[in-house]
Amino acid sequence: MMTDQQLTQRLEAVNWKDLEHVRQAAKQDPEVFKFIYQKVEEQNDRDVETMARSITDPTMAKIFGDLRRDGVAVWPGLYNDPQFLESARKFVKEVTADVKASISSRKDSQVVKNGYLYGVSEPVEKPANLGVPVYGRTRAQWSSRDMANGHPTMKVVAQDPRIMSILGAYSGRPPAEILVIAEELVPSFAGQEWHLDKWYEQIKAMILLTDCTMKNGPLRLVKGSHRNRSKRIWKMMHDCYAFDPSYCCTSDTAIEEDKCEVFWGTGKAGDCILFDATTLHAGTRCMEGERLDYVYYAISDSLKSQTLLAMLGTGGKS
Ligand SMILES: O=C(O)CCC(=O)C(=O)O
Ligand SMILES: [Fe+2]
Repeated sequence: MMTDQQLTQRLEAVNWKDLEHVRQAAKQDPEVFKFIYQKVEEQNDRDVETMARSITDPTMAKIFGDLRRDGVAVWPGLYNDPQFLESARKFVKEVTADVKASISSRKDSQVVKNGYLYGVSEPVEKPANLGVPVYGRTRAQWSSRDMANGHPTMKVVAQDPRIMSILGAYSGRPPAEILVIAEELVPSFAGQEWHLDKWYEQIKAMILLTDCTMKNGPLRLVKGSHRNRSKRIWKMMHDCYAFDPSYCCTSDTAIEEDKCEVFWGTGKAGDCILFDATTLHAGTRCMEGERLDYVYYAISDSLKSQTLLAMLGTGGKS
């Protein structure tokens, strides 16, 4: 454990007027990184508090409060219109079948078709004779900038003012761009590893299009880990920032050692799970049936995103 005096000495050694020096110091010293990160969050919280005042509807205010406190909140039945669900499910089945067909002949897990990003999360070299897919996750992604050919149900989700105002207030500014992913999860060999999507900022809303029980591969998430960060999370974030900004993950055993409170994203078709993807979270293994969903995710324009991304410097990519 470092004393305040030691931290002060390390911060005093940083030349704060020279951005490149600040970047190098933050890359080399996890304590400098943490100090900057927390300062940026403090500043960003002011924007959040201002935007939060525009949320006056009591249901939305409750969800916003849950999301801020726990890093996750459930809005039951947000999309419970049977016609909407039926139509969205049909589309997700069609588009994910097309993704699999488009990808199967290629030695790649992503392909752009009709301008949209299609992806499967299968390893390129699959173990033989598994009988099931490794991860069983298929995705097709649309951007709000190019939604002209998007499915009507997807457009409704991309433009949903309720999700937009909660996620916008959560980050402190309206999102710069919205992406909607159509996703299918089928029985597989493994679930995802525990991870943070990004080391700086990422907010998502998952709309279940099918009922999701513990057997259908629900999301799992460590409650509160977006703010109440363990040493392990700080280390993951710093490693990701300093060495590999593409992905931030850890192992199951690590979570058990931390004795965390885990949220499970089970629910009914039409429920919406809003979550901060800088919490520690993972998709679990689908054991039977299927899970179909839309994932709404915002490319943030917040002070936090902009400032922390600037900390990567040139050549850094996240
Ligand atoms: O599908 C899930 O349950 C979680 C996937 C995930 O990690 C994400 O969308 O960030
Ligand atoms: Fe994730």
